[in-house]
Amino acid sequence: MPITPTKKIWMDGELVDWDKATTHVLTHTLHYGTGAFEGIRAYKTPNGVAVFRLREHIQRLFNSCKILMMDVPFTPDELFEATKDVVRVNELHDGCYIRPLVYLGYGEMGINTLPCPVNVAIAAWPWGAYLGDHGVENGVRMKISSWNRHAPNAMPTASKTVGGYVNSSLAKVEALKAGYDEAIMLGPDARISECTGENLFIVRDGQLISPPPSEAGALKGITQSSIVKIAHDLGFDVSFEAMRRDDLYLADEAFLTGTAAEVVPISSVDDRLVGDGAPGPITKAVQSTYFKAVRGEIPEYEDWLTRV
Ligand code: PPE
Repeated sequence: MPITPTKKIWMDGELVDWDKATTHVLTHTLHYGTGAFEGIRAYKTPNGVAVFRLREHIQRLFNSCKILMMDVPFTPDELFEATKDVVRVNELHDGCYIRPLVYLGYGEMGINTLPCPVNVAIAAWPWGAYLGDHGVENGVRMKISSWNRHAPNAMPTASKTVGGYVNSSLAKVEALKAGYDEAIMLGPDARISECTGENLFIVRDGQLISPPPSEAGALKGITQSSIVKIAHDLGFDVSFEAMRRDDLYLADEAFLTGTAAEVVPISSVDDRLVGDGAPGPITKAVQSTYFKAVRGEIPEYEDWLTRV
């Protein structure tokens, strides 16, 4: 999806002009993928633009860096404030996508990351529906990927590691080339893990089920956790259970969740319709509550929002 340039990008404590926010071609992360990032969204609310679950995203960024043994040269509070600054100075009143990146900079080459300088950048720009407005409305066609998700002892799946996304890109491109919208990935044990940049839920007998992130080798999604809370509040049961591809084929409903993608119904998996192929009632209920919550339209979810 194309980027719409904004005015400033925060780099290591300074707001730099968009066009000047560059790095050297020998930047370590460019060669070895050792870096961590976040994807955050801010939404227009009746009381001004608000970042959704900012604290949790910043915490996950620090967790990713801890796993990678990268010492972030800023505190979580500093990056919390910096993120708000980026949204504010770019006057993104209608909401935006925010991309913090912690990367190993210029100065060292070789596999050892420990001597490398650690840099931080935070950019923000307006970004529409990641899987398209049609997908949000009508559902997306999914394909189980021939690529497995990382084995936990090959890549730490709780870390949003830059290089880890090679695996996601292989699966995404494979699915697109085959005419599908998005891929579902199995773990090395053939259980359902997650999508290339989203978690997933199925609905069976009125109950929501999602693969347990840690056992499934999936990222612990912040949207996933928001949906668990919303579903409980709407009176639905939610459980984390291992599932296999049959469970997807036979689900009454299914949908995926992610910051970029938001909440998107799944209309088919490997050409088997999910239910009758149209978004189901429980999917629609949690989806519409999510969209209201992020836009500050439901007071009980106010503490998820940080006004800039
Ligand atoms: N799994 C993966 C692999 C993943 O990348 C994401 C977020 C999720 C699950 C959902 O996590 P959460 O956003 O906390 O609900 N993917 C980010 C990057 C997408 C991209 O294309 O880049 C995102 O949604 O911002």
